[in-house]
Amino acid sequence: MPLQMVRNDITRMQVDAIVNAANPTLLGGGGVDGAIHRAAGPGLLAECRTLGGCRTGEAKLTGGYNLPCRYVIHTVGPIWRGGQQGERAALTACYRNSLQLAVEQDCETVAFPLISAGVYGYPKAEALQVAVETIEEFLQQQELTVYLVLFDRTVYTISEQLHREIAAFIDDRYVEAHTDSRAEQSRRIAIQQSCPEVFAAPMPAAAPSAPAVDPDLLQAVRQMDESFSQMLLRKIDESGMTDAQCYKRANISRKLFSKIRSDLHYRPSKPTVLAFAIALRLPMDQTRELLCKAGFALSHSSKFDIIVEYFISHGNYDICQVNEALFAFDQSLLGG
Ligand code: AR6
Repeated sequence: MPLQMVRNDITRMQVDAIVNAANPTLLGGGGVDGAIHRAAGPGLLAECRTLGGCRTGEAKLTGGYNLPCRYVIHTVGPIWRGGQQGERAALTACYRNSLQLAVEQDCETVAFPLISAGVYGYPKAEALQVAVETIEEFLQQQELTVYLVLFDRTVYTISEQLHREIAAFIDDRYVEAHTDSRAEQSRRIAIQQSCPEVFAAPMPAAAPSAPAVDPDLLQAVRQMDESFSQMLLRKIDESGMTDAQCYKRANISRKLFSKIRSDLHYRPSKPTVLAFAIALRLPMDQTRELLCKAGFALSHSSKFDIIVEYFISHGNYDICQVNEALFAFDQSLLGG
């Protein structure tokens, strides 16, 4: 998945490069900088001494030493001074320059901490927004997997109000699902009736020595509905998007998309299907239909499902915002 938010200690990330939120001296400090230097060992500081420092917004490369990564990219974020002193532009430059350096070193995987969001005081929600937007924009042009490593549980990008609204949405539906199992049951039956092919038992292959298969049954199997892959490609065509525009909006890698495209019967994961539904801006009924093609349904017994349903039913198809909300509620994210 091209951009993934994970909660981890960046010094443990097994990637080609990790990014350090450094200061202009590049000679170490506290926060993530201190953690990286401690884990890398003295070789890192020795190499940093040769670099002549680094200006705000710029990035410099060193080896990874004892870290499980090949490189450390050191960038210097802006100190927050109220937001009117070019902080956003400088922070954007940190991400762009670091990513550019990673691409020049042929890195395929890069992990970032939330630059400037600690000692340098950049408000966390805004720092995360800049990070996500800049990385997403860069990934429109480059094939790379980027991890945004969030150390701190309180990094909510969604507003308090949105958090409350989603929590209420979950509560309403959770209660409904858990107090009325008949409703859940009839929903399941309705889904089964509307998508019989998904729930049908697999057909035995008609080997030459096998007993004759009922011709009506054979005919029925031949007339099977379009598969997930066929429906997805049709919907992309209908949307006027190119394949690349669609899989990038869905936060799906080109590799995964190629697999789906070339295998008529590909069975994607549920987050992958939902990522495409969001990328294609499908309304609820069409989202259910696409899910059904892959053998899934939306359930009110799952917070993940209810959160995605919240965004679709509110016409909000911004996958970053959906993922930020999923992250805030400790759910897995949409994408490959
Ligand atoms: N892994 C991932 N993220 C971390 C880790 C970790 N091990 N440790 C902290 N964070 P900060 P800045 C998060 O203060 O604001 C240093 O002294 C942390 O929760 O490390 O850019 C430098 O030398 C926060 O969200 O960096 C500079 O003087 C984010 O990393 C100054 O701090 C960044 O916090 C740079 O300040």
